[in-house]
Amino acid sequence: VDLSNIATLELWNKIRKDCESVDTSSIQRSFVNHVYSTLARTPYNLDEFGAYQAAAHSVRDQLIHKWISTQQHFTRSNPKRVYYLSLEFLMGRTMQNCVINMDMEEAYSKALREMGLAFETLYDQETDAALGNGGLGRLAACYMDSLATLDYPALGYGLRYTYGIFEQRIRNGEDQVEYPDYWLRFTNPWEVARVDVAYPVGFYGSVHNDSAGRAGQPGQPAARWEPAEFVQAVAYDVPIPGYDTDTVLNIRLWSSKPQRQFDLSSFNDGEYEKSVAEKQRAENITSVLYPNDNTPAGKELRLKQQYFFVCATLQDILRRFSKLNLPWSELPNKVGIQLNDTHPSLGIVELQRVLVDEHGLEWDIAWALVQRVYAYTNHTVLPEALECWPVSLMERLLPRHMRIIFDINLYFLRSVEQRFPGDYERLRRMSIIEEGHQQMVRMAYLAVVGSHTVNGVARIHSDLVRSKLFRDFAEFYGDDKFVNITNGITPRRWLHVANPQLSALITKRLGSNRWLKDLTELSRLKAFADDEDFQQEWRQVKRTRKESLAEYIQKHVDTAGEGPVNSEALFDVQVKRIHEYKRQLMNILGVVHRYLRIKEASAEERRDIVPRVFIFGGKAAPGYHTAKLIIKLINRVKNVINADPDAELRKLIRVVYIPNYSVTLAERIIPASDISEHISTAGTEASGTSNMKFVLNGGLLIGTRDGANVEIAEHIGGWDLAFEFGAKAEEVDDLRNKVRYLRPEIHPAFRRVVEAIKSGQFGDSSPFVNMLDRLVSDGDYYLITVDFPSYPEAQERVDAAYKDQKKWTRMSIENCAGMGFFSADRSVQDYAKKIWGINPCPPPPSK
Ligand code: KOT
Repeated sequence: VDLSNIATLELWNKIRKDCESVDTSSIQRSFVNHVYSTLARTPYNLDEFGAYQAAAHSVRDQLIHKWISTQQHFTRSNPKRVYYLSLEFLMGRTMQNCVINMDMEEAYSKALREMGLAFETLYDQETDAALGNGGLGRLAACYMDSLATLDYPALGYGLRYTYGIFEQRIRNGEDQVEYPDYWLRFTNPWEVARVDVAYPVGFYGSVHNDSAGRAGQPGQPAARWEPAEFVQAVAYDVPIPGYDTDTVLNIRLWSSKPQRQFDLSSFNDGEYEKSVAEKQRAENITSVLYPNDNTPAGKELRLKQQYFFVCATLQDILRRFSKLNLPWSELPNKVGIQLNDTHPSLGIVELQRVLVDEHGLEWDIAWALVQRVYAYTNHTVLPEALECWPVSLMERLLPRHMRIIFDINLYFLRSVEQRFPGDYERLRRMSIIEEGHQQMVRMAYLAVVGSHTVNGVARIHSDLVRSKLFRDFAEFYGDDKFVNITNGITPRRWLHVANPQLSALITKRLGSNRWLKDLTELSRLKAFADDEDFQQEWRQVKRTRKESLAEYIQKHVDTAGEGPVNSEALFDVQVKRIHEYKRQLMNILGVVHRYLRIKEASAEERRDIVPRVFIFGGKAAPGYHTAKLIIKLINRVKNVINADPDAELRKLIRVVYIPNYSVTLAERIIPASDISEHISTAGTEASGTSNMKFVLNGGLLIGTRDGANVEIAEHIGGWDLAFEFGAKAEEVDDLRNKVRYLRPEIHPAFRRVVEAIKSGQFGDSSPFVNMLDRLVSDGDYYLITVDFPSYPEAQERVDAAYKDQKKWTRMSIENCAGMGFFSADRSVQDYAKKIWGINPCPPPPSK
């Protein structure tokens, strides 16, 4: 474009200003334009999905203008940026979040209403972007919202999987079956394809000029890796608007494509097929999200994904840095990289490789830079969830990286030996390479050694990370390298969008919506915890949300003609990934216990029982047999209880399994909960974040002293305001030994529940016998038998509290009022100060 003429430039600027206008007629013009030119439709054949698409494209136009301005502003201001590297971003839906963050909801609503459309009803047309498994992926999404809201110069990097987390259906009323989630079927309006941003990524091949792994040592030549196979990483950008700011950040997702489009004419038939196969192999890399949460996949393709991801990402980051024409010593002053768990930790090795092999830096100088760039967030202490890769696989796929890892390890162990001469047992424990019948690379140790800071995600978790998981490393590096950043959630999505009724009530009572940007404002609600009128309105909101969930269940969940659930009953919810450590099994055994008790209760005793609806939801990793068995048991119990011939009993207890738990379902379920279950064995759940979402929505919590439960209890005013039970983390090791070797007496109530299931009361018990027998012999690793007696006891305290509705409502309000600390805004500010050393870079005031 020839912009040398001032008038031309001014014309461009004027037209762009026009495009950004969001008055009613501009919105209408843009909507109609998308109906006709983007969708090739007319008002006569426009269905709800078409209307959603047109609205989405119109909102997207707004988003992109602000996004370009933000990126230009960052380029001009040139601050240190933070790059959030995550193999998972669990975004959910986008449209409503966008218009709320950009303060355009009313404008769109009004504009479309005039055209005969209800904007709010279009939200339901959108499919979730579900490029994540659970807490870890959703955390990344919440942090992007907060980083944008606080104007931090940040950029998210991830993978654009063709298939997100599988769709779960329940077959024959009891078993999980998985269906592919082809979320891009109707194209995705929330991404911008950047075919101009593409990088080559190599795999396999051989290494040359490497003198016995001494590459980069003074006087030694750098090594040259000659990959045998190349693919291309193509960028897709997803704009992320902040709330009440013009800042729009970016998540850059990489998609794999074949290196070069093959030339049809130059191929004979055989090679044609081969070249199509080659194309498919390339596209395979980003085709599917691994559906594992807290269990590693261990597949070659997964390692390929990880390297593909960090290789493309680092090329992009370093290209941006190189444009600044600064010496390499400036890298840590311009670039901070946060590793969301170990999944992107090959980035450490890749940066070292690029600096040494491609830019000729000396090993030690490069390594010092690498360590100042990276920081690592640990999300789990479960030993089986820690990533380890076979050396043999790493050597084949990434021969140069494997040698670099050996060298990193060598220099690291030498420095350990210097501090602890002759302590070879310590060297064995701390080695990045685990020796054994198969050598393995311990990715967590690589991440610790290559980072300047390591953080856990809740106080108790960070303490365990420091004192147990990385104990030797804390001793070696000093405690300062290990910090805590307690997780947080975005109040925009998890209160304002998910629960507009409660949001409006809070805003009305506080006299402003400032709490949406400063969640500690909620503490002012405490003053109204006993206020009659406020209590009534508060209860009314909860009732509305329970009724709406009951309606959803009636419509969308297979209830086998059982009739609607009673929305007057206490709603007891456990929704999260199915995992033994989260103990859904203990929950359903507790349900059976309650059922047996109600069955034998007299009519008089029954009058005293609080009716409950037990709501379960969550996906099991497809290869996780025990988790699938737990789903089966929950559904078996559900089917029997809900069909009990005793109609009076059926009013007192009901079980629901909501299939295909997702971000969008969470937004429906969480506001409707009276009590939610966070009952992991103490010391196993790193943080949990749904616990925060439930309490923020005025739900009470039953849980163990685990993860963020501990801090939630502190902030709401102690465990008097929540229901605690079970062993403490400090007791767990000892209890495990007791259970295993001494076999303590099993509580009779627990025995009775197990016997009831084994007797066939819930259908053929043979699938469950093994799992149940293990619990009462020596296989109760998660201490269900130990915590069981105190669990139903805690449930009785819940019932007692619920009977006093005034007391319950007061607790509910006080719970919510104490949640200020758990805003993701606070979390990212903690990261910015304690780890990244970055400052906000707010947009200049618009003229
Ligand atoms: C581990 C391996 C693969 C995929 C996911 C994981 C994973 C997920 N590890 N920890 N998480 C969860 O992360 C959440 C966010 O920090 C925590 O709240 C939760 O306790 C972890 O289980």
